Amino acid sequence: MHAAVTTLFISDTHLDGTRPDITAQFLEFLAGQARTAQRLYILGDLFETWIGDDDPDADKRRVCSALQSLTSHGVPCFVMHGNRDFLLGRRFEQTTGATLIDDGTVIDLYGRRVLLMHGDTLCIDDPAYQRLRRIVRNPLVQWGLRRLSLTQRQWLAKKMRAGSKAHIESADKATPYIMDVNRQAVIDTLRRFKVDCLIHGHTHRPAIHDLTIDDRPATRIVLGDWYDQGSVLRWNERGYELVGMRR
Ligand SMILES: [Mn+2]
Repeated sequence: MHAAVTTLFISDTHLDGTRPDITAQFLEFLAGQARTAQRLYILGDLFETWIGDDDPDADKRRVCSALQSLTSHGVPCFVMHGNRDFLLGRRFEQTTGATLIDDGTVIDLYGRRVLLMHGDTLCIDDPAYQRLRRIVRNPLVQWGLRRLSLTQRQWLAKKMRAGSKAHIESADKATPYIMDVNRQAVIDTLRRFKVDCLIHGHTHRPAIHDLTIDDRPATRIVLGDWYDQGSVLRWNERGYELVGMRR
């Protein structure tokens, strides 16, 4: 395996000051295997919360400067918004040298067209979540959010996190399937983008799913989280592997 032509994919690191061990693991990853990669893609929820590019949190600053040293080392880094860090903006791009990419970006991976998503838009069996998503992703709402003071945004982020935790816990118990992607939504999305491969995160259910769409084989690769999985997808011209990196 030629390390220099490997593209790396991660998601759902959920970096947060309350779990310094994960931040340390991530910084080690950036200084280690990411340095030898051709490109690094982060498919959402890099941070547990992101209240704006003026977030003074010391741990987040450390992560940003580590990303900056990776990109200045010559490894392009692409970051997608997740449902936690959807306020990552231009200043984040400038300080890290990373490039924000749209949820639903098609890339060419050694000759194969592959669709990249965070994954939350595929979880359509959870209408309460989709409703909230529509609100917070509304440009007007975001315009308003960015104008709140740091303290107000910190308070709001805490509220939203508590609300999300309660929602996930109750739904996980009562109806665990609604927290996963909807099968038909996956098929429709692959058809719409005319691709036979999708990489996403969000559900924290790492797996490689084989599908058949219109009598043709397709693949859905789900990245795991970094709470205890440290999931990395490594892809080169010879193929791909989803590595656990369990701690
Ligand atoms: Mn997510």
